[in-house]
Amino acid sequence: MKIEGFELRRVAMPLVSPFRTSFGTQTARDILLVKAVADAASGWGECVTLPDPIYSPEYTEGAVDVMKRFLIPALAAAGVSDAPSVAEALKKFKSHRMAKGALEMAVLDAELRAEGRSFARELGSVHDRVPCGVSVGIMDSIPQLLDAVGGYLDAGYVRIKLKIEPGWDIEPVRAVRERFGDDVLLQVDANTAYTLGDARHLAKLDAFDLLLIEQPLEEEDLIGHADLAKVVKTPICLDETITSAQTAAAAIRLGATQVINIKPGRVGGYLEARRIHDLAAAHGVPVWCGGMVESGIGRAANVALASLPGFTLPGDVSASDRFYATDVTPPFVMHDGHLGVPQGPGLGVEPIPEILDEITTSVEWVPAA
Ligand code: SMG
Ligand code: MG
Repeated sequence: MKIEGFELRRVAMPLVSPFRTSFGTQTARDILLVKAVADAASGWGECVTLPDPIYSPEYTEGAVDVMKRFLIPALAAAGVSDAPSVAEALKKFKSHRMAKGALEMAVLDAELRAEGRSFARELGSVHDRVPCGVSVGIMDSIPQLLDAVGGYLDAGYVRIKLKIEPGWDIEPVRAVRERFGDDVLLQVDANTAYTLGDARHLAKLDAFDLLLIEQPLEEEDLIGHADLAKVVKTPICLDETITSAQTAAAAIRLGATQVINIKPGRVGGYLEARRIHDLAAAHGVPVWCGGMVESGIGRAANVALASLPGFTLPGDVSASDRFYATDVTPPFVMHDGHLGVPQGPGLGVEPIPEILDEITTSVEWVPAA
């Protein structure tokens, strides 16, 4: 396969309702889609950066810049023609994993489409559908939260994740437990909002039988998470900290994480995501697939990844309408709390041309030959 170049396309997608986390509120997604154009086929990638470096050090304008200035020229210079060589060719550039992961995803999609194989088959899928969890943002009031959670449970979501921050933690969790009962699979995500000094406060969450507490402390604080795990009985699950199979191995070894949230963009792509899945499985550590409010492009690949055998907990893998009234692909629709795993070549889905045109805010062609 000869790669001719990459189309970098920005699309604007309004959210159906504001999504508030401990680091900010989003009302729309400005998504960078990457199309790898090769002689054999074209493939799509989605870059999961946010506009600001507030979830990770990466941000969308930075991703565009590093792709144009360094990553795509390096792929061209190395004559990269398949997905496994992408990470190798880009290794000399530090970090920028979301940008690298988007390029690798686009090349992988092109390669698989050319060969008629699906992401699911390529990654090692063992299920034809995956259970859906939903991530519920911080709200202005508890009644508002209970309405939102009730709506998601009625829709069929099998697991609820509540975003928390200091001042919005114990009481919202207590209220959800009281209203919806002990059988609801429930977990929380702090997006680094606490310090080790909050250990006793966080231990109060132990009373609510949560599946896990996600990323309570700063991303670099491995030792802090290991210490916290000795005070808090609820399993700790790292998200932001886990940027590679290497950091996953360190976190497991130190006792800093008992469960892992795997987000392909955060770790540099789907191939590294699979390595983390394999590593975790070898250590008996359960994993689940995280989400970055993806369009149908990223969602398709996440659903495929979530169907690997080690993904034993429901992920932040929701239906398109959790975030978007109109998705760029045919929408992912939940049936009985599950999404079907796409089985067609590559991602198994493609952008709908008219919708893509309508939501595109810019397109740039970057030759790779
Ligand atoms: O895609 O369902 C989704 C969002 C899941 O809560 C979610 N992601 O830290 O896990 C996380 C957050 C990051 C969101 S940044 C937009
Ligand atoms: Mg998280």
